[in-house]
Amino acid sequence: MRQHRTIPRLRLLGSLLLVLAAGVAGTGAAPDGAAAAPAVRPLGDIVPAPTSVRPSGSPYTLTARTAIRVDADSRAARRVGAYLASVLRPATGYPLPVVDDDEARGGIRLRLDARGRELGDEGYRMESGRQGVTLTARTPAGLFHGVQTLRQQLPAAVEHDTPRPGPWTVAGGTITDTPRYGYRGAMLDVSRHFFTVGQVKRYIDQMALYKINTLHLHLSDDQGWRIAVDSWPRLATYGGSTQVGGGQGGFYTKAQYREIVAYAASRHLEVVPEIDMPGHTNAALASYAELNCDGVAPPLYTGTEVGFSSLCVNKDVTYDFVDDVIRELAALTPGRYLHIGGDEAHSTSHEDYVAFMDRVQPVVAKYGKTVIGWHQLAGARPAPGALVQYWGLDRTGDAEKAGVARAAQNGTGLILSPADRLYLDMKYTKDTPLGLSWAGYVEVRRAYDWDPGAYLPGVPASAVRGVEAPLWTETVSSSAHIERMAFPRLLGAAELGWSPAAAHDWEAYRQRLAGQGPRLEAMGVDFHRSPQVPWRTE
Ligand code: TNX
Repeated sequence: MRQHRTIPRLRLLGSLLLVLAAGVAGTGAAPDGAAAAPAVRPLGDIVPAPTSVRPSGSPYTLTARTAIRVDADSRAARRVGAYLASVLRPATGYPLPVVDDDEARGGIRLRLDARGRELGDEGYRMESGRQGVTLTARTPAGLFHGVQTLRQQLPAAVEHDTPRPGPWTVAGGTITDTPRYGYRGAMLDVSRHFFTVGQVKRYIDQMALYKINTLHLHLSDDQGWRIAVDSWPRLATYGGSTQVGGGQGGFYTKAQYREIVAYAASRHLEVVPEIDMPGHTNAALASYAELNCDGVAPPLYTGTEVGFSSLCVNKDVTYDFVDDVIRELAALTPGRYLHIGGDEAHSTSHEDYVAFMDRVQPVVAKYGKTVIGWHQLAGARPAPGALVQYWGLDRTGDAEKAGVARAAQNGTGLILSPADRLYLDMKYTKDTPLGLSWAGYVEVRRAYDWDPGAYLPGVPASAVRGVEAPLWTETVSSSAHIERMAFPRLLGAAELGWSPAAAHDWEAYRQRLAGQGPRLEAMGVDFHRSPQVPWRTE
């Protein structure tokens, strides 16, 4: 109910504030030619759209004396405070010390309050007025998401890494905000092309700004095995030694992988590692001859075909291999999930596929993790608690969709990644230089304009755990490439995952998205300037 009341009000007040701000900018130009007073971004003019926005009172302007105040006894709040300071210091040039709550007044206050039940596990409240801004949450993750809101309410220039003039003003009022879904993911395929720890961290930071909380890493495929496994060392050293196009590839040592996981955790993202099985396994089959039914290792593969490889489902050594890999990967994974792939196993018979999944899923459980599989797993016997990731499209056959719906009715959770909506490797238009087009062209509106809660017929709304935007990298080989394909579509996925269904509105979304253009620019992100969006300048 609250959503129905507050969202239209947000829009109304938003436009009102825009008009007012334009008025201020217009009259603010002094006759001697001094710069016009810059507009204050209307409260709630952010992505993803907040649940409830109530503009009121006066704005708050940061100064060189602003402190970030945290509860004296909370290390978690202090960590979020330190992160906020690190985000704001470069452009503001202010010291922004992180201090105990009682050592200062006003300024930015971060409060952890276990009683705020309505804020849930990830929600927050932001109250801003003349004296300062207070963020309240039940959990550090909630505070962290609140920090992203505060950051987006500030002028885009705050994203620069060198001092800018300001002023740094936040509109007055209250935002109360909780996510629609607990799973809001982005996937990066580090197999088709390898990406360094630094490149992955850069993408993590970009995700965090839009409240994405899950990084799914596609760690193995035909073209490369990217994670060190001590019991099967050639997987990484040989299986990881190339990539699409024949480049040198690479892999993460366990220490490097832990570094990614820890960095993601510092941004309140959970990492979901994927080892794709039984298909998409040429890199493993090339590394160990005994994994092949005929005992002969194929050569490494650097092309982009899919569906030609399979683990040998009837050999015992296959399950020794799977047990070792899952054991070592689970030990590197503080997160709940382990993704076992299971897509496009075109070289495995259905019977073998089902038998394989029946043996492999209990191994995941044995090492304390919950299975995620691509939605082909719905056609086998998903383990209790398992999630399946739907990657079909409008033209996917009714029988396949019905199979997924049946699994959902029987308790299997769903993550939605429809390829003709959320695949970030699809071209925007026929003129997009990078990307593929097998699922069609996916412009910004198409990526955003659908409802995950009502997407697949026959699926109970409660089965939908969230959304994920995968980026396959057959044609993507640098951070600039990642950013060209992910931005701005990733923001649509973030909003579908976070914002209430009642806030879903393409017109309103494209206006707010337009305001992210200058922010992405300030961050050095070269995004797709879709003609569907009235990009702003600041
Ligand atoms: C399908 S989606 C695949 C990937 C490809 C991708 C390219 C899925 C589970 N499998 O192997 O990289 O299409 O868009």
